[in-house]
Amino acid sequence: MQQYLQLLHKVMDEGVEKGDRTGTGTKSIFGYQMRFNLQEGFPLLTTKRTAFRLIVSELLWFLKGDTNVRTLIEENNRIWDEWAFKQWVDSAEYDGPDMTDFGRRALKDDAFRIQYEEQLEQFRTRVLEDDAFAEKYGDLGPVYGKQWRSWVGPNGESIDQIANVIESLKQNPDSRRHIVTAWNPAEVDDMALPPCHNMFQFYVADGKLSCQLYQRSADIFLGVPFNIASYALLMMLIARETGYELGEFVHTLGDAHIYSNHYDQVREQLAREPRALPTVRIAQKESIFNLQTEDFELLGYDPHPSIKAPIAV
Ligand code: THF
Repeated sequence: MQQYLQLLHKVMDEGVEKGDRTGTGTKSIFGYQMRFNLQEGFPLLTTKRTAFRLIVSELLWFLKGDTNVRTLIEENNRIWDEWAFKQWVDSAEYDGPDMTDFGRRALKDDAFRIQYEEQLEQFRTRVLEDDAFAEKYGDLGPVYGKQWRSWVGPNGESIDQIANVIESLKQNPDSRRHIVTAWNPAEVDDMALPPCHNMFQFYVADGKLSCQLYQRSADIFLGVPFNIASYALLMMLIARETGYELGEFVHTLGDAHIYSNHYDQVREQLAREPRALPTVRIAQKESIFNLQTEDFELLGYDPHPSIKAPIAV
């Protein structure tokens, strides 16, 4: 994971100060590539504890074609809640205290933060308990799961990009078209958040499966460790379905940024020595679409302690 640490260094040293949609401020570079050989271990950060269980449940949620945060909340995974909550507080039906700009205000104003956490907790409970509410406000729109598993074609037909890519990898390994794209221009405006990891391609050589991801926007401190591990897991699953060995995960970044309220955490992390990589064991099931979070086991993970940081919404 030296490459990740090098990226942190580079952006801290050379990144251009740049404003962003969330108003937090970032240091940013454009265009960067990392390569992880999956034969060398599972690429989960060791310089801070990273929540493997959340990465697994999010990936399974994508793979099932699910776009509703209810399923994640049921698994105690809260990483997508803010985006669903935003839809709720921006709606005409919402009649609680004013939550405009909640992400930024919660960082600056303690009294507001308490109110916000209360509202967010009520939102979660309602998503879990009220089916109609969950359907309306828990759904993030046609995000990853929808585009991966049921992209709607021009004649209304549904395209399962994951099933198709598995089939093409089996039938025609040398193909240069093993592509899955989450960026659907006709639907980005209906998504709670347009896809950050927006296109990936598989490649087979010497019996090994590699994957390259293009990520248009990369939150290096919070998101990228999740994204690397998530695609490494996806590769393991696709390799199992198609019978190939594991090759490299190539991670290509567009706007690669560190938020200004993550700088101290980044410095702390850079002062730490990386440790040996863990490995992952996945239970055998008939299909990768039937897997559950408990089917994934992380072995030999001995990271430095976690480092908390606020997420930009
Ligand atoms: N928005 C932003 N600003 N950054 C992102 O990385 C990001 N995502 C997804 C959607 N929008 C994004 C959501 N992914 C965490 C990690 C990944 C997320 C969202 C949040 C997070 O807060 N992780 C903490 C705590 C985890 C925990 O609860 O234990 C961590 O320390 O890792 C990237 O695709």
